Amino acid sequence: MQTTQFIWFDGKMVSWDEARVHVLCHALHYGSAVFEGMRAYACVDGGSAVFRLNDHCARLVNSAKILRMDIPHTKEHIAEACLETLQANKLKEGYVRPLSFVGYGEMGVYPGANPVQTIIAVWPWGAYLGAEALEKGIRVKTSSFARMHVNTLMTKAKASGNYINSILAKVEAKEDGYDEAVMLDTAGFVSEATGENIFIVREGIIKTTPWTSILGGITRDSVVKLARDLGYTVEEQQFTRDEFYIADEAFFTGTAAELTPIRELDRRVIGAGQAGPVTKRLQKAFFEVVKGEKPKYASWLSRYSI
Ligand code: PPE
Repeated sequence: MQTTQFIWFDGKMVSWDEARVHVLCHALHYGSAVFEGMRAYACVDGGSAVFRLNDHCARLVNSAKILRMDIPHTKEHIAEACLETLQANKLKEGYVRPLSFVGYGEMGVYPGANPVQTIIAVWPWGAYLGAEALEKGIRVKTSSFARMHVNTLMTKAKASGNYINSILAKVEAKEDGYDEAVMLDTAGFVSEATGENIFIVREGIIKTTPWTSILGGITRDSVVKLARDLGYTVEEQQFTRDEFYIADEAFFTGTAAELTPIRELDRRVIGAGQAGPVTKRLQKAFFEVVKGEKPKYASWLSRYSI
């Protein structure tokens, strides 16, 4: 991976190589950590902006609340620290990864009085699903692994432990020759992908899965708002894999994946087998917003300069 110089670690900037933890750290053994992923974009006016920084920091704190972890920093403090970390690394554009984790102390599942520590790392990160994905779309398969039940793990928390479910599905999909997995919930409805939310377009109506077994994606929320502002009808409603098969268009949303078209699911070509017109229009609008080309959405951008 492409490294940077500094990582923010509990209030201090430490060098990339010195940002270390003990191997008996609780989170390493039990997955007891929560994290965020945001993107900073170089804007058209020469400055930079983190997309929906405050919303991501609020979700981090909410994830910790769900897990009963006490992060000893406010969301405002973490937001400021994200901008400081980008500036310290002179990064005009890249990915921002805050992580709060249960640290070293006692062993055993009960986290007890082990400290909750926080780091923020930033690095350059290109297209998540490959360079051609954003334009041409990707091939996906329904996973043999169900998305976790809403009372098994807390799907609304962006918790590290939840990603075991994602890793199982992602490895299976990649090894079977696909770019990503579509996961069904325990009732059999389409849920989300391993690190993305799902949208389909059919007969002019945009549908995305409801906020039940999914992470409440901030890109998902942004795309729903952008689509409604463009006059589309957007329904947050359950749908099945066979409705997905006969969709005219489909795409994923996520911070890392941005807005990635889907051209095939389970060897059924979706629509015309390429990024459809609604997908393209939303993708264009999304990239204009994140790069500061749409003043209407300026409140979504936390500006900084290097
Ligand atoms: N669902 C899951 C399970 C998920 O991990 C993500 C983000 C989303 C939906 C979309 O959420 P949002 O980014 O707020 O729109 N996945 C992050 C991690 C990717 C990784 O491989 O690491 C991301 O996109 O940053």
